[in-house]
Amino acid sequence: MLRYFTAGETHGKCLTAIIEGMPAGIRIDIERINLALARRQKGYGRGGRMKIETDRAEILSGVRGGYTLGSPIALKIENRDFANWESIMGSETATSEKSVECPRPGHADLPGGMKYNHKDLRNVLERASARETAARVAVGAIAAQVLEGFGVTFSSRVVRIGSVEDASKILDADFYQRVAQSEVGFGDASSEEKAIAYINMIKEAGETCGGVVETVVSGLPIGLGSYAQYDRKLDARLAGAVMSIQAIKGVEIGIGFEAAILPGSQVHDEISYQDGKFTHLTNHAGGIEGGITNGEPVVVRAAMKPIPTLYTPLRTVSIADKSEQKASVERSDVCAVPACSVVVEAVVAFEIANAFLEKFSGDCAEDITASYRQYAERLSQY
Ligand code: EPS
Repeated sequence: MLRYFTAGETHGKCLTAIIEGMPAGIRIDIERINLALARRQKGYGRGGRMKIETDRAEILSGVRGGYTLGSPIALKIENRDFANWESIMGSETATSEKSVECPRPGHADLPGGMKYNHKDLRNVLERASARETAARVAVGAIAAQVLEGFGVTFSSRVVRIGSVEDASKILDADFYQRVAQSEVGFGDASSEEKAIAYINMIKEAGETCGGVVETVVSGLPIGLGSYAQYDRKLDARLAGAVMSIQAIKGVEIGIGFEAAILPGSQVHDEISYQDGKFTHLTNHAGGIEGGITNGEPVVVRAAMKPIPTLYTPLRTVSIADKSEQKASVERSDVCAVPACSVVVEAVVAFEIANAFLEKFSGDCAEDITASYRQYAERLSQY
């Protein structure tokens, strides 16, 4: 079983992650991790923090000469901003400067403070912050490299930002090239212009905005996950992982909520047999039936809520004297939806790699490849 933990506060010294259960002999290219980290930093509507940081991962253990050892992988991403917060966030000496007593509606501030008995809500927000997603992106970029040799690819995009939807209809390789160049993660230029104008308008109003992102995983074998037990269903695992990302309020697989409205004949994907292979005539199921991959691309969508730090703050109550106040204003982003698409891709990559290694288990790359080939051979006879 593949698993990981992250540690680190947004203005602490660094973020760290430990990945456990990686087989030996997997090629890890650190630049692939750094590329993913750079993608996460981009996007129109981000705040001042991303100008301070140049996120890069340093692998501390578990990889030698570019190949995994089969031992735990530890990695670190430095917080450059720590230099400005050392006196406030130091582990030995910390001042109460920049303490927070007015919880922001929508953030973890109030329930987190009450739960852990923190009287300075900075102790909550420092860990609840979406800065932690940098560590998850690095972990996902490692997991994606496990799958690379087996032809599994990931494509992500932004479907909508607030009320503006990407009008693109054909999602081919050219589309994803445009998405990679787009400041808002769209493929259609005029929709991009509208989204930028929308973000400007939202910023002007002291507001924030959310959106919908999508990750598509292609090249997966049939049979990852299982219908046999609730916690082995791949769609459930994907939904749980995506839902755990800061600010995510909804997850869909395939057509998701639309399936509740349509009759069965317009929802279920008819089966055909072509060139010696089973296939489906549509992919409304989003590549998963009964908790198992069915050979079609896995399609995961996530709804991100607007970031809770508003420059025109909402009403709240001081935890110190219970007086009516305006919520505290922390430096933040107006729109982080493009970054969110990179984070969703990362957590999906991790869950898929986990299910893949469960199906084709082995202690080293050679065992996994042998198991994969044997299975492919058996399926070809089915
Ligand atoms: C983030 C870093 C944070 C925020 C943002 C995401 O940095 P700072 O608090 O120093 O500005 O910009 O987090 C939030 C908006 C949030 O509410 O948690 C990052 O690295 O992505």
